Amino acid sequence: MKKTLSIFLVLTLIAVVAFANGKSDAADDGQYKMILLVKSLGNGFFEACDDGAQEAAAELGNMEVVYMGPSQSTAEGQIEIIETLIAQKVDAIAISANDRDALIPVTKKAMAAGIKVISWDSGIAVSGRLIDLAPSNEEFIGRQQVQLIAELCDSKGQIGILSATSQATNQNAWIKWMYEEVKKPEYANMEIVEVVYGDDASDKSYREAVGLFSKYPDLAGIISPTTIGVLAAAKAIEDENLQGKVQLTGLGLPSEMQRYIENGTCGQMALWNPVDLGYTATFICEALITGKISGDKGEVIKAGRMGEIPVGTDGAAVMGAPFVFNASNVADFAVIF
Ligand code: RAM
Repeated sequence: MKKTLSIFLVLTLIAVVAFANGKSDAADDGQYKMILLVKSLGNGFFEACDDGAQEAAAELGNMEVVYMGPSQSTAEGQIEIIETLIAQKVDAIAISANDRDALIPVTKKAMAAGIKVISWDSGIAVSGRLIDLAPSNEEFIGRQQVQLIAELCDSKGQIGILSATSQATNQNAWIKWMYEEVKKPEYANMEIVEVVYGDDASDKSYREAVGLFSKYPDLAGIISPTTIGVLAAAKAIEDENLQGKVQLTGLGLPSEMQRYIENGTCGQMALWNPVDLGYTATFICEALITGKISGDKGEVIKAGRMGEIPVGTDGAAVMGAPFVFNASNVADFAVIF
């Protein structure tokens, strides 16, 4: 009787400790819950990332991925969601951040509660996450955007940048490199005149593009390093009959931009595979949850069909170079993403 009682007490103690550790029920049955938290809902780019995340979850077998995001691309909206996820004790949150610093207090709170937090696509500063997964090298992406527009407008004229939100980590990093690239002597006759922000909302992006046309009647080109922005700019150029006068490049989804690339409104643009990005983010979360990695420099992430990705300084993980799409290849990619 005494023995049964002490076994009962030990078991109760184990249960209490497990609960206090914030371990979810999911972990006990070997299933883990991860949230793919995007900048905002209604963005085809992030939906393609989710396809990759679901593919990875099916392959791994121990992960459930839930797709979430605020209705608008704001840090406040993401903070509110993260607070609820802390209360729910999910196992991991993978965030494409609307602000590199504003999310830190809440993501620190999540990590203190035992939740593995990573950023991907658009990063959180070092202290607010374990790993940051970038789709490609920031400098490469930024410089390439300038090279693409220069080819379209003979390295001459006024260029406007139509970005996402003013706080977006990824777009701001790329734009910094665009300004560096345009300093080169071969672009002496080309100038970036202004950066405007469409907030990754189609209607605002469209209005900002039209605003650039009226403010700069000689505008030679637009660089829009956001899938929402580049699509809105293409529509605006067509509606205002500016094809051939205002050139367009950016980061776009072939599935959304095929028509505009084939009719010449957008001569060429770039992007990486968003399916691969969501797929890799899921493998990283699983490796952190199960203790295969902790996010330290020198570790290697085994990411299924994406192979091995090394963890660099400050938890930085970087994928490959973007693809460039033009009229000759856009149809092949449009069926994929
Ligand atoms: C938009 C988002 C996303 C960015 C792509 C290129 O969908 O801003 O963060 O990576 O464009």
